[in-house]
Amino acid sequence: MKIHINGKLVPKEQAVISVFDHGLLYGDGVFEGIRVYGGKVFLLEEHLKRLYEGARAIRLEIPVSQPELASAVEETVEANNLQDGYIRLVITRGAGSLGLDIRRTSNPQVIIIADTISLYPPELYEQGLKLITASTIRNHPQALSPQVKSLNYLNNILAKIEGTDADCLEALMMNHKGEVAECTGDNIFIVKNGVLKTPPTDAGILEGITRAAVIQLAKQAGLDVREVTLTRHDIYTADECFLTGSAAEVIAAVSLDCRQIGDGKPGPITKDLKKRFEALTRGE
Ligand code: PXG
Repeated sequence: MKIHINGKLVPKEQAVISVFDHGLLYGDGVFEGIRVYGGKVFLLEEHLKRLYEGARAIRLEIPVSQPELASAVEETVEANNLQDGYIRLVITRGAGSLGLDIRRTSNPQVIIIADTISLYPPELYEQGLKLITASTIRNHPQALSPQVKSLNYLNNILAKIEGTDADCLEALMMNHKGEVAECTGDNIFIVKNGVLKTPPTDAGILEGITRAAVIQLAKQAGLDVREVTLTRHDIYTADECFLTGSAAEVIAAVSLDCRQIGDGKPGPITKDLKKRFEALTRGE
C-alpha cells in the first residue's frame, strides 16, 4: 500500500509523522472519509469543500490548493489500483512544541490513505440496524461546530461504545437541546406518512455529503422532503428510518431503544432510496 504524505507517495511503513504533531497531541486537525466506486472518487469536490471550510474554521491553513489536493487524491487511488474503496484524507496542525499555541507549530501534514472500509456486516444491510440512544450528546455547537469534521471524535467514540455495549452497532446522539442530531458516524432520516424528514443543520449535525445526495435523489423521486426538528418520539413512531454516510452508505434502522420502528424491517421508501443511491454511485 502506498500512502501520500506531504506531496510524496511512499510505502506505508515509511508514512510516519512526528510524535510532536498537534494532530496527535491535541486532536488538532481535520479529516474526510470519501468512497471510491469503480475507480472514481465519489463526490470529491463536495468533500474537499467541507475539508477546506473546516480547516478555515479552526484556523488551519492547508498547505496545498484544493485542485492540487484533488490531483493528489486521484494519484493515490491510481497508485494503489483501488477500484472500490475508501479514502481517508487527514490534515494535521503539524509538529510543534508542547502547549496549545498554534504559532509554535509548523508544517501541517497532508496525509492520504486509500484503503477499504466495512462498517457493518453485509446481512445488516438486508435486515437493518438496531440503535440505542447514547447519553453522550453531540458536540455543543458553541464549543466546536459539529460541521467541522475534526480529529476530535472522542464524544462520538464514547457514544459508539454505549451502542456496542448494548449490542447495537450504531447509537443515536441528541444535541444540547435534547433533539435528535445524528448517529456517531451517519446522518439520520425517517419516513412518516410518506414524508421524508431529517434534522436541519442547526440541530448540530455534520452536514453529510451522503445526506445531501439522498435529499436530492428523494426530491427527484417526487418525495416531500423536510429538514425539521425531530425528537426521539418521532423516531419511535416513524414508519421507516435509515442512516446515511460515506462509510455506511444507506442502511435501514429497525429499532431504537428496543422500540421497533415501523414493521421492524427495512421499509419500501428506504429500499427505493438505497437503490437510487447505488445507481448514483455507479454513475447512472
Ligand atoms: N455524521 C458524522 C458525525 C460523521 O462522522 C456522517 C455524519 C456522514 O457524512 P458523509 O459526508 O460521510 O455522508 C459522518 C461521516 C471513518 C468514518 O472512520 C467517517 C465517518 C463516518 C464513519 C466512519 O472514516 N464520517
